[in-house]
Amino acid sequence: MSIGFLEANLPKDKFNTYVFDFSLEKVNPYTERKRLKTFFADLDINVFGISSALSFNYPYARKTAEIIKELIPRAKIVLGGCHASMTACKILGENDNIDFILKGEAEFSFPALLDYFKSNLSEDALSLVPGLVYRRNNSIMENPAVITQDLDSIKPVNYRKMRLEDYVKAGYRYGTNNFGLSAPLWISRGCPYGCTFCSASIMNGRKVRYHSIEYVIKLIKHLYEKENVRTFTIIDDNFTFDRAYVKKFCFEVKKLGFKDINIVAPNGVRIDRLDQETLKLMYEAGWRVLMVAIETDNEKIMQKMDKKIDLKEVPGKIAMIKRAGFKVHSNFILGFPGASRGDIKKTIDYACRLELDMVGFPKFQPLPGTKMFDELCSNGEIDEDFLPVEYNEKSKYAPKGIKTQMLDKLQRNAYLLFYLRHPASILLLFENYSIKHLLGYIRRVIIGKS
Ligand code: B12
Ligand code: SF4
Repeated sequence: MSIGFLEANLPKDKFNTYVFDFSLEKVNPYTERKRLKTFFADLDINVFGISSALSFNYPYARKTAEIIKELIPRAKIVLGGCHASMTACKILGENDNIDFILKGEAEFSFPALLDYFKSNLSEDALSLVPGLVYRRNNSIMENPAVITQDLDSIKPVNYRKMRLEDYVKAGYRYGTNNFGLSAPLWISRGCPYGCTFCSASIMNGRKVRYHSIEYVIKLIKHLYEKENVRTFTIIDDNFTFDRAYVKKFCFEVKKLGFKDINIVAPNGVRIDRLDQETLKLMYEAGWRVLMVAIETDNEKIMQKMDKKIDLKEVPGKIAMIKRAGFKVHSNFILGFPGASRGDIKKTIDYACRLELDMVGFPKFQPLPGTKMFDELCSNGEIDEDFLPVEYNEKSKYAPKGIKTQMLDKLQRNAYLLFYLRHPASILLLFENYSIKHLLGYIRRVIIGKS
């Protein structure tokens, strides 16, 4: 999606673009140096933009930059995405293969940087590119990022170019239990909350900006009629924040009369932003599974997370969602700083007792740029080079007093306990995830192989 947005918003009369998705093509720059070289050898590329969104994937971005520089020394390498934005000065300070970083949303700043490369402007012009982090006279310069207020001025991704069918074939699907393709939609940006473990509001700002309903409905209609999309995956940080918007959106989707569509929000929606009327409209629009991330049952930890969910309300809200006809999926973070082994066991027990249909038990990983990452650095629990691993891989972090292997074991037991107590939920897993995805999960979490 990241590169898709950049590609869609580049003036086609000025720039030629090539898009490669290494996760789809299964290119691993560490083991397939040769294959990576054949990807680029015959192309006349001057600028390489690499997305580094997830911190645990950053080493791949760094390695790719190294190989490209070796192959095409004149090429400029630009990094973007959440991880790169959170650690921009550090990355440039340590890595000569990366020339520029564009922090934050880049639909307009990336073309501005490319214009700079094309023209013969003086280096002073770099100070005008929003969000640019660059080297100058042995220092690292950092321009403030600009957040686009008028989201409708951003062109949507060219979904046909994204080869949606290849993602479904490769096992990337959530909630796609019907026929047809699945497409991600980015409808709103930003989140007013400041949860201490999350970088979303730092990346996209605290004000929630929405596309106009007309823009989104036109896009949905196009994807349904022209691209055979049947599952719409809303990837927003906090889609349900503005309930009036959500209701209008659902009403307009329902009016389209597409009976066979499915809407999902795999990131989750805040449980406290749901009420009966909104749920009814969401159901009518095509939602069937609701992911609500509760994170913990422990008041002290909830405060430390600063997620601001009233735990007393949770069971009642879940019952209300179920009454409205939905399956409920929730996540609980295991091993948040300050949690003891007893606390973690209580959280698992709580999750098993709630009326949930599916659960996720991600292990806490400190993410660069977040308040919790900074706190753990300042109290010496991690150092600033810490890179998280994927949440279901063998843990690299566990709270004080707990060994990482113990946290892995607690996570394993949590999944076993939940699905043994809710055997019907196993079927639901197969409906909502691909077999490839589930087997990967079982391999990593239950068998413990990375
Ligand atoms: C959607 C999403 C998901 C979805 C993906 C669904 C889908 N079908 O795509 C799901 C739910 C699967 C998911 C899973 C996870 N996610 Co997630 N996810 C997101 C979310 C909300 C949006 C990402 C997105 O696609 N945005 C839309 C694209 C277009 O935006 P973008 O990538 O930021 O790109 C823009 C800019 O960054 C920039 N840019 C990006 N790349 C480049 C490159 C260049 C060259 C340039 C110039 C600019 C540039 O320009 C783009 C256009 O403006 C972000 C939060 C956020 N607001 O970013 C978290 C986020 C990326 N996820 C995060 C995490 C941690 C995870 C998980 C590990 C969580 C887990 N419990 O397991 C898993 C990892 C899954 C995996 N193995 O890959 C973290 C990553 C933080 C970090 N430092 O690592 C984020 C930032 C949220 C957070 N908690 O802080 N996620
Ligand atoms: S966890 Fe959710 S509510 Fe909290 S800051 Fe991140 S996106 Fe917002």
